[in-house]
Amino acid sequence: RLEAVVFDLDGVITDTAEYHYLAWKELADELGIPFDRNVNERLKGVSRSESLDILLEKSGRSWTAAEKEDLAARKNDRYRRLIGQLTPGDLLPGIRELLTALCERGIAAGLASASHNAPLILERLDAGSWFQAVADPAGVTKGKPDPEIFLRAAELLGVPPENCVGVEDAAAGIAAINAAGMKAVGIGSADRLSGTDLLLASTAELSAERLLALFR
Ligand code: B16
Ligand code: MG
Repeated sequence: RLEAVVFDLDGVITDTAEYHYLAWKELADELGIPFDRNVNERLKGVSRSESLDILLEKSGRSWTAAEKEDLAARKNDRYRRLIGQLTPGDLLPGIRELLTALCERGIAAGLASASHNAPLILERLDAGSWFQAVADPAGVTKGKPDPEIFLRAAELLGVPPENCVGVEDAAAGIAAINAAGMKAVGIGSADRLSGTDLLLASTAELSAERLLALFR
């Protein structure tokens, strides 16, 4: 029985990947490190510190923990300035309709995002009231593909994982949902995402009916 839907944020609720890209790109340019949208693809769903490690791979030198902390903070300052521009119009297609439909049917919604900025983003999107639980990545020791953040969201909702659907746009996220024992809905294409119970090309194709059908 479908009791709750646990959502990823970036790439599912809204598309913040471009803002992450712009903020990382500015840092990379300052450091003289090559960085493009292809490298940015590898950062989707990956934590801030792991993202920085990927960016620094091409720097040809090693960095101290203190230097890395400073670089990550600089990127985050820029990123927060950029997401300050988000408005409710930046919800991805179909998301408002889906969240409204879930609410009407008494199906809970939770958030399992790796982003420490998720509360600010939900506020900018005016979407906070739709979510009964937001898992805090600071309290999670292992990132996606580990199931921890999805399990944490289900626990906060008080719903067993087998009665949850997880929605993700990243391969590591789909792996996390499967490992959590939830039904997995992927947003994207089959060449990037495998192991889904339902694969949709866009969030516009999401509907409460389609999610309920996974349990029939
Ligand atoms: P922050 P998700 C992820 O969000 C992003 O996809 C990833 O690019 C980012 O590095 C990560 O959040 C951490 O974000 O720097 O804001 O803490 O897809 O898990 O919603
Ligand atoms: Mg994502």
